[in-house]
Amino acid sequence: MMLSNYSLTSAGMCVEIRAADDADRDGGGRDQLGVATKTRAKPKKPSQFKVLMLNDDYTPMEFVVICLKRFFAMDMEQATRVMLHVHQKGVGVCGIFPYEIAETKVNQVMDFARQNQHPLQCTLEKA
Ligand code: TYC
Repeated sequence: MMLSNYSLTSAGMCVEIRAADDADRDGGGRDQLGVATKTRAKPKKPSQFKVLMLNDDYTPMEFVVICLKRFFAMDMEQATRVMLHVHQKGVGVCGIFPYEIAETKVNQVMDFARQNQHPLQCTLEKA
C-alpha cells in the first residue's frame, strides 16, 4: 500500500491520506479512498509572543513592581529593573510565552490594574 498524500489537521498532526488511485495492493481489503489511516506526531513548535508593559504617567511604580512579581515570577530586583526600563523607555518586555499563556498574563495584569483603578497597559506582540 502506498501512502502518497499528507494533510495537516488543526491539532498539528500529520495525517497520511491514500491517493485516489491507490489500489488494494496488500490484499487486506481495507484500502479506501481518502480515509485517514495513520497519524504521526509532527509537533509544530508553538509560536512565541512577547508580553509588553507600557509606561503611563499615573500608575505608581510600586504597583508595576507588584504586577511583575505576581504575574511574571520576578524577584524584587528583576521587577524593579524592568519597571524602571519601562518608565524610562516607554515599553519593556515582561517575558516571552506561547500565545495562550501570553494572553492570560496580559488579561491578569489588565484586570488587576483595572480593579485597582490604575491605567496600566499591557499587550502582546509576536516574538
Ligand atoms: N511612569 C510611572 C510613574 O512615574 C511608573 C510606571 C512604570 C508606570 C512602568 C507604568 O509600565 C509602567 N509613576
